[in-house]
Amino acid sequence: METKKEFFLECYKLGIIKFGRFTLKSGIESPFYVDLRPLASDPKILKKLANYLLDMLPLDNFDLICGVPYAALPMATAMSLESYLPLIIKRKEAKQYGTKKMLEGIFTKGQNCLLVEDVITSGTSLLETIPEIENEGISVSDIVVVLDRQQGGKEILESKGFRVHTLFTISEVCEMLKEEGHLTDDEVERINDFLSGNVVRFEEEKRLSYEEKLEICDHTVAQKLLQIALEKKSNLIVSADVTTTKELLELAEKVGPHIVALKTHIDILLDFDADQTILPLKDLAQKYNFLIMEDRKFADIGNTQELQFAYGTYKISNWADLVTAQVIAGYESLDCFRNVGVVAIIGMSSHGNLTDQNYRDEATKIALSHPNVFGGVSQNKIPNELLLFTPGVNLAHTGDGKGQQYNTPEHAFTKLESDFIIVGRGIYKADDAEQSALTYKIAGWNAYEASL
Ligand code: 5BU
Repeated sequence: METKKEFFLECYKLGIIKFGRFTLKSGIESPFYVDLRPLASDPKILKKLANYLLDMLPLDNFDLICGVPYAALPMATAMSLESYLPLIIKRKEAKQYGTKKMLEGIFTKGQNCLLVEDVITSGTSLLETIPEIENEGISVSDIVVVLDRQQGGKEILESKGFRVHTLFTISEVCEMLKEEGHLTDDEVERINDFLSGNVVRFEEEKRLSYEEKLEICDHTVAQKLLQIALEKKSNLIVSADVTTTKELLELAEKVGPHIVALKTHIDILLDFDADQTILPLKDLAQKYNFLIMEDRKFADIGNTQELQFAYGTYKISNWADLVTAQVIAGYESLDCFRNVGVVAIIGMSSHGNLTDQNYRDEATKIALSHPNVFGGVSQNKIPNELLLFTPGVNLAHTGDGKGQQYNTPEHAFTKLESDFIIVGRGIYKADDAEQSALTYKIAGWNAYEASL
């Protein structure tokens, strides 16, 4: 014979209880979350559940059975099929037309109805439901509940004269899960703390410092960027979206001392020339100790990207320390980026972009697993194993009228736990680009320190 515990563990496998940190409807933070609706999707479990519930009850007392909508409806139906107790259905809202009835089915005044509820917390929803049934001339004496969250509901109903039968309590469930190794002592303690009415404090996961990131990010380019960040006390990348070599080199000369990397869109230069553009830029990079990040956003099949990376006018593979790449073409499309670090485009900053949660999740999986990738561009948090680059940063504007959306360095470091901010027009369009770079450098560093 299966024990009640074995039955519970079967139910648990359907994902009916989750542990972690949840905000309840009331705004209270709870260390667990219960949703018994999945039980109805497993017919064998639902049938067993019905029998477990029926076994606890003085069935002769009841003429009818009714579930509190919606989660308990299938439970009450299954119990009716197993016991031949006639089912009635309670509406959530009265019908707008016709009979305006709250109860559907066949019943007569004076009958006693067994009420079925999936979870009881404070008891409020039962206290609202019972009068609606009683208004139809039906009496309620007993309530059967699958799980008691032990937050006072049972006691309130009992004090009003109802008999409350519960199959499981949350403490009993936690005990079983602890015995099976699904919960640690700490978690059980936190749950008990919560159940005794205390506000539970969740340990905030700390963002990682650059020193800590150095320990876990082993790509050589990631290591270099982190070392430069620590040496210069800077997390600033300037986006040099200028159209002539002269402007590019002048900007690099001005901002070079304050940045960890200079980001280029090399194909917007009107006068690109490997000797005139790249050689002096490389010299400045060496002189001021910054890396060169070509924001090429490769987005093609591996073979084409390989050609775009190493051939054509720009021969990016000859000079870039790191490049950006979409991951839309899949894992193998990134194999071609040898001797360079890849920053994957995970989420974009522009209004209406298509990088929704699902896309970002899939892109993150590729970024995490590909050895050439050490970071991601995103407007959301990404896993600690990757360095996060956040563009769309501007201290003076919230947008550019062309879809770009700006946030502050505080937002990037505190909310997104970003590692590097990327600033374009906020710096190269400023009257004094060097001064502006310094302002962003200090703002970025202060925001980083404040976020630790
Ligand atoms: P801005 O002038 O600070 O708006 O420039 C931002 C730079 O970052 C620009 O070169 C963009 O191409 C780049 N960028 C971005 O703004 N948003 C994104 O989501 C990505 C790149 Br990916």
